[in-house]
Amino acid sequence: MLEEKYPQFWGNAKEIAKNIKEKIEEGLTARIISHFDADGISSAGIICAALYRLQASFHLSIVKQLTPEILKNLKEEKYTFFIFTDIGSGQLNLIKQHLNQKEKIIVIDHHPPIKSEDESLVHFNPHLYGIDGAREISGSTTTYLVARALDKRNKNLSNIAIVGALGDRQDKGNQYSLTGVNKEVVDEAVKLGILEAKKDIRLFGRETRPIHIALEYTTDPFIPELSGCRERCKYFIENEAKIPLKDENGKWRTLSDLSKEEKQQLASKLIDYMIIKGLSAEEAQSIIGMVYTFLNEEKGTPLRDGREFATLLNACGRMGYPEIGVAICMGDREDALKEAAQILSKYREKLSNSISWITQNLEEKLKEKKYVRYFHGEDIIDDTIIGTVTSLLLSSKRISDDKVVVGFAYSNEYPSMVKLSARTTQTLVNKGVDLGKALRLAVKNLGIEPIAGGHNIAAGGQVPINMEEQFIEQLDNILKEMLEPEKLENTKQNNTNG
Ligand SMILES: [Mn+2]
Repeated sequence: MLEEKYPQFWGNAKEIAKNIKEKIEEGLTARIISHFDADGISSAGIICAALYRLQASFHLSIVKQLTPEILKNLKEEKYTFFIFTDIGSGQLNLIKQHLNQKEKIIVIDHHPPIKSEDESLVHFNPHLYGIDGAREISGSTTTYLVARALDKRNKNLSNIAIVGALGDRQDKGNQYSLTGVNKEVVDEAVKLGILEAKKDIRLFGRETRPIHIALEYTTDPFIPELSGCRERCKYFIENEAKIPLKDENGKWRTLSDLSKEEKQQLASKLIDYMIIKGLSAEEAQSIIGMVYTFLNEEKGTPLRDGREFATLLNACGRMGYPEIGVAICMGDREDALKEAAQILSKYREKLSNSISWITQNLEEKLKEKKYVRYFHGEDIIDDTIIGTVTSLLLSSKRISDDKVVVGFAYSNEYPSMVKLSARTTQTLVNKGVDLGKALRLAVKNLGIEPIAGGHNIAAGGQVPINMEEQFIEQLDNILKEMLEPEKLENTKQNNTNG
């Protein structure tokens, strides 16, 4: 049980809940700020649903980054009660600097916190309790704990917490399972009868799409010459795996329609195929893993599968409609869901055009340093999807994965800035790479406003236009220190000796 496994952290959740209740009872409106990715949207949905249950009034904004401009605007709105979710732990001082007088500020976040000079801000963060916020708990799960401490009935939001954790790719346990605090929430949802967690083939769109299209859309793992290739997928399912695509009524079958034997047949054919295509046994096996099915969602909808739900929210955020995602998290299954389905298909189109562009122009666009490969999406790749494109490029095997990859893209919102996303592999993280730290250091070394950070395996930030090359120089040096500290020591010694 959550309370028993994490007594101190849970105790803190109860305190935060008390803080929120006090302010609500004073009749204050909660000014909520959350992050625009799937985890941030889930977090917003959870806190808004919890406040709605308390009949409290709230005003929500979803932001890409916490910038001085945004904070200045918030200050001018004259609210006195703020809740930040899935954002803020890396900007505690910036927040205090702008909202610094009699405001009550509560930051609920799982990103690695910076040291705060000011104790007056209420900060709820798993890292302060030795819990790994990169792997064991998402922003949504952190927010869920507060919601649950506010009212036990908020346990019905456990599925939304899981969506956020999947959206943040925290399924890093054995066979793509959630671990740590996230796992405790999984257990709660299972107990409540709204979740089923079991091992299965991890195709994308397992509930909603014909099998060959689900295979086409599967990019994790990236299957060479199947991911993104509909006709080949169709041929593979029919002729290699020998599984009928349609049922006796001529209706397309989904993965969830397949019998156990058919699934086993498909899994073993896929694994064989991937090994032939040069993937490691481990990579090939990764097609099997933990699947999270929401039993309270209608079959055939993108909300039934946890990862699909997360993708839907992600698309809403990236396409500029985060409020649609929040409405879905709060329970809207009518208009919001319809709109989200359209947003998702536009998002897919955009993503696939961007991927085609970069893979077709790879030779010209991809540049290389000792520890980094990087490319510029210019104004062809949107800054809102540059992170996803960078991730897909790294996992696609179109480029080798022994270096960090950085993607740049111009930003519509901040015309003088370039958005950047950095991605790496677990192997490099194990060797000492921490991208969140590396990006912060690189930006700091450039002497510019520090808008950069994130996790060890994935991070992002901004640099002014035309500082891309300088940034890469800095990053390459920092990665060298992270990957080869002993060499550096030796050089230092040699220098002093010589
Ligand atoms: Mn998050």
